[in-house]
Amino acid sequence: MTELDHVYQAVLEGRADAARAGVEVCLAAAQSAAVILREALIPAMEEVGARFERQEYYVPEMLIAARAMQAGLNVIRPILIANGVKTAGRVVLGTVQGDLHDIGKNLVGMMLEGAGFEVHDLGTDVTPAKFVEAAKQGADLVAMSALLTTTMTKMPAVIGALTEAGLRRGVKVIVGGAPLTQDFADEIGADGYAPDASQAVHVSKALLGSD
Ligand code: B1M
Repeated sequence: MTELDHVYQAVLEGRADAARAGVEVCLAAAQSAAVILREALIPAMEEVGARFERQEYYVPEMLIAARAMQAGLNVIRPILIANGVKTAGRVVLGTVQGDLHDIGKNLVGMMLEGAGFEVHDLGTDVTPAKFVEAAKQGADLVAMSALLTTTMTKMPAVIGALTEAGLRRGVKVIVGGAPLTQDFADEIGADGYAPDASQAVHVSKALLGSD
């Protein structure tokens, strides 16, 4: 087993300390940060997503694996940024105004990071103005989550605000959260909808042509 395999396995098994240590060993052995990302962290999260889709992993396993991936990613993030490594796309993510649920949103963010996206997480209770302000700093994708039937109705306002700010043409919008459906996403003019974090990765890649 190579050092990269150890990192891959640690992420798959949700062992954050081992993932972090494995990445450090790889760096000490002169493995580049980009290779660690491309050949260990991203493939591990792809496998986590595949296991979730095959119902071999459930939300807890996916969360624990995503945290292990982040532990490894935190070690190489400064190097990736310094080297200007190209990401799969820049994502502005948040739970919409009035909504404090963030477990699913965080999982979506971690899975996107695991797939090589740069994620700017605005947190919960995010107003349309905050989405727009963040998108103005440069975004390929605006990703909105809502868990309440009363807050999913805030999503069209965000799309409207992006349009008003002249940003809508350059930015794709993906929505998700338990009460949402593909029909709702279509109705409000979102570009994509995903029922879970694993699908969010597939849909985001498809929207940005980074499949
Ligand atoms: Co609240 N809550 N909650 N809650 N809560 C629900 C959502 C509810 C269904 C419970 C119920 O009544 N059965 C209900 C909503 C009913 C409705 O709208 N029809 C509800 C309610 C009513 C409320 C309050 C109003 C309760 C009150 O105060 N009276 C209140 C609202 C607060 C507010 O937001 N303003 C409230 C508060 C809370 C807590 C703070 C206590 C806590 C949130 C803690 C936190 O998030 N930090 C909480 C919780 C935990 C839940 C339940 C139990 C679990 C939600 C969760 O985290 N699921 C939930 C009932 C349930 O779902 N069983 C409930 C796990 C998570 C991994 O799944 O978030 O669905 P989920 O994310 C999935 C997918 O939806 C998808 O991917 C994720 C992973 O695969 N997904 C996306 C999510 N976002 C996506 C974005 C994407 C793509 C996919 O693209 C961008």
